[in-house]
Amino acid sequence: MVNLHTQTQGMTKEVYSSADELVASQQDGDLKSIGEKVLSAQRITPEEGVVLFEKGSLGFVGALANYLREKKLGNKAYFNRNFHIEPTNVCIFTCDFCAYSRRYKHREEGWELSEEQMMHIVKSYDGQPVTEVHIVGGVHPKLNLPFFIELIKKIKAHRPELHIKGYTAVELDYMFRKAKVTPEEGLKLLQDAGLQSLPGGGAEIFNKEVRNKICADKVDAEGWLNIHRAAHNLGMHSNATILYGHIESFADRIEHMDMLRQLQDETRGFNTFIPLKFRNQNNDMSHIPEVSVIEDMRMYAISKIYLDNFPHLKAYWPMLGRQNAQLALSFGVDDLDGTIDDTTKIYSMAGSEEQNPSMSTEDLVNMIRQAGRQPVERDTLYNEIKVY
Ligand code: V47
Ligand code: SF4
Repeated sequence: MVNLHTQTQGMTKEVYSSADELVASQQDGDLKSIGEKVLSAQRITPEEGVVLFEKGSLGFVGALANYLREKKLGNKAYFNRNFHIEPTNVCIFTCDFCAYSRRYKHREEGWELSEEQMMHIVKSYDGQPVTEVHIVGGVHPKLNLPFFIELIKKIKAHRPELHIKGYTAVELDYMFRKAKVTPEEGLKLLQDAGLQSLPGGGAEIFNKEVRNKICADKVDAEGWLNIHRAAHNLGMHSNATILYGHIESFADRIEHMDMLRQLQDETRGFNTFIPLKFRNQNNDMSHIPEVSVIEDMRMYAISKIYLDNFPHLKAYWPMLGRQNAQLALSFGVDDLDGTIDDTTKIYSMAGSEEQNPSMSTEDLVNMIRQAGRQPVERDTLYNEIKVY
């Protein structure tokens, strides 16, 4: 019997009796049979995934997702201690949803950090118990493969135990094409320098038609998946994202997750899926309203159900805001990312509530406890560092 709870300041209130009772009492035949499959650990089809989006109430999909999450991870909710380096926001690409980048021809309006400035950021964490640096930014022609190989080597020489998770498939695709190396060759060079994992960014939405409308000029779905496949084949782990809540359909969301589920069947290299809610401030898609919190939670829950081979589901708090990230812990999410320390601008510039994203470990632990979960500090690969 698995119960779904909401918790406010220590008061636990039972919302649903149990996932199996909810499925048993379901009146809609399609939802009932999907629910029975989920409860008996059977994979749902793409068509069933679309049905969940079309007809599944938040209560229904949420109870199923919570059941799956608790069956696998109990009450644990993960976070890590990390900081970001954003080498530049100058970008040759022109994604309509991006509030963060500045076009190459207006590069004087953006920032571009030198190797020394980035090493200064790394050194500013000396003596602090951070375990991960997340490096991600715009695609600047000057910041090429040799530049990043050197940077990674310097970071590793300075702090060997710091896990380097860096570069989206968009940045890598450009770097590799410019250096005239294959993804396998380029990733091997970066891995030998000290790169350990890839973040999940740049996936946006794989559907060709929608991708052509919102981010036509960067790497396509096949290129994104090939880079992650090559990384997995080299023994590296990576994350995957989806940008949802703009002009995509429910079928597009399922198509995207299905491509990821297939690659994960092949490689088992993905750690985490991170649904990223489209934020509409200061970009060329500001006329599109943001989706509701209900839709956010349905997105998390259906991701948990559909991606049955992904070990973790992350709600990235700087994008979603603290309260909604807490709420997501009852809808399939088991990870809130990290302390961040005000080192990313991607979401504050796109209108997130979190204008200076930074949390102490104590803040994160309290936030997770308030949501009725057990805080666990993890490293990038989800090895447990401390159970609170
Ligand atoms: O790919 C840009 C997204 C991503 C907007 O792997 C936007 O652990 C919403 O991928 N509204 C980069 N989203 C960030 C990213 C990430 C973040 C945290 C952790 C990890 C990880 C990966 O940010 C981009 C794009 O999808 N993004 N603009 C916007 N207006
Ligand atoms: Fe460049 Fe990434 Fe922004 Fe697209 S989302 S414009 S690739 S920084």
